[in-house]
Amino acid sequence: MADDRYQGHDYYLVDDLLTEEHKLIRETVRTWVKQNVSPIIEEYAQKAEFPIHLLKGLGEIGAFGPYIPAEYGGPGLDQISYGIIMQELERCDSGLRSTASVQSSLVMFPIWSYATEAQKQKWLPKLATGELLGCFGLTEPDHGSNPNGMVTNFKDAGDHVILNGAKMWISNAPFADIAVVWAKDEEGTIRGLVVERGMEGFTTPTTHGKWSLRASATGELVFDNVKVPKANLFPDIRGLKGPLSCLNSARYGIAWGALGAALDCYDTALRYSKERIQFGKPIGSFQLQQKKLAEMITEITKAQLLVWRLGVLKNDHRASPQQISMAKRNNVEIALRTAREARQMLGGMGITGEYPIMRHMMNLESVVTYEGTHDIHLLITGMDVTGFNAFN
Ligand code: TGC
Ligand code: FAD
Repeated sequence: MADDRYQGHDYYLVDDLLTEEHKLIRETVRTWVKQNVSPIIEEYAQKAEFPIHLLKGLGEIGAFGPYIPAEYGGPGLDQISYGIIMQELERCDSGLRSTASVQSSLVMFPIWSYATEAQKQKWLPKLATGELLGCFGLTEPDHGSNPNGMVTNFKDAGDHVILNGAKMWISNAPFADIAVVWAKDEEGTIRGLVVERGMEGFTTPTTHGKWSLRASATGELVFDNVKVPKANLFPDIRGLKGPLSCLNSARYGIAWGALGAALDCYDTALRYSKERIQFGKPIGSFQLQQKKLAEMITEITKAQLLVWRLGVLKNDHRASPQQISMAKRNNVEIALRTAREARQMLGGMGITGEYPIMRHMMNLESVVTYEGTHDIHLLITGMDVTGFNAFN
């Protein structure tokens, strides 16, 4: 990866559908990634370490809250720009994109959408620059696909609430300065609140031993009678639609992002197929290898058109949660298949860290699970087209 020769692939001239600003943003992020991340990402993944020094740079390129308006410190870009940024980051590593999409869609988005003006001013500008890092606590040890069953809860105690419970599998948790947490009040209604590092009884143990997203920090959020000021509660949002609306934004970013990982695997396999000689010929001249490449670029092209159209709908506020769900599921699935096929094309070299494919493949095993598993997204589409709820 240190020798990053990625150039992008655009078989159907989808670039014609982008503005000059979109292309400039892509170039800026790609250059930053090649200079700052490609040379180090394999080493950080191998040692399972989060490259925390990149946070400031991610802020500078606008990767934190790309669509958050300037009055709150964001660059105020459109949704396609947000997608392009996520794609360029995940082209390098899904963990890098995870850090940015959690900060953008799961921390800044709910603060921007549901917080008071004072809360927005307190947190958004510092999150935009990377001075503060955030995380999002929805999943619990016993409630993953079914977050409605959560047991984390708080009780009213005058000017503050007392929070108890635990969240699991939380991206950014070990380094986060603040956590957007979803918990039930005394009536059993889901509410959102911001828990700050340093509050007594709040700890964030790291999750060790992951074979996936090794360059992204994952941890738990443990709340043991944490006193959270009422000023940290989101005032008006109630129920599961609060956290699920954040997931719409994050899943949209993942649909673009996973395509980046697919493009990088295809790019690597295509180049390798022209350079690797077996039986006296480049392996790319064998029909079975060409079949793999032809199928990869076909699926990538379909996925590019899907996210572009979704971006247009999202800019118009017309993208439904179900449409976003379909794009997340499809694009992660094709990325995972592309990674598996590309890895085979590199033979033994495909399992080494000299090429990015195995790392992408292992990362994508998390991406296909988080933000709603592949099967949960199938059921979302199933319910949408039949009208029957197959969840319960
Ligand atoms: P259901 O009864 O269908 O809905 C409850 C309320 O929520 C509303 N709603 C939505 N609102 C906005 N956006 C959506 N996508 C929504 N889906 C549902 C719904 O209208 C209703 O509102 P109201 O006003 O009637 O109360 O809920 P359910 O309990 O049957 O669950 C539905 C289901 C299974 C689809 C949902 O629970 C789900 O999506 N489960 C998957 C959980 C998940 O995705 N977790 C992700 C955790 S965060 C994460 O993984 C971050 S990884 C980040 C990284 O590192 O990049
Ligand atoms: P389960 O819900 O136990 O599912 C197990 C299996 O059962 C899956 O195959 C699932 O598809 C299937 N299943 C469940 N219900 C049904 C059904 N009704 N019908 C058919 N099949 C079903 N969460 C956060 O809140 N914040 C984060 O920042 C975050 N980051 C993450 C980072 C990583 C690296 C990982 C791996 C996860 C992260 N998550 C995060 C959690 C993630 O969202 C959950 O893992 C995911 O929602 C699935 O929940 P679960 O792991 O409990 O699996």
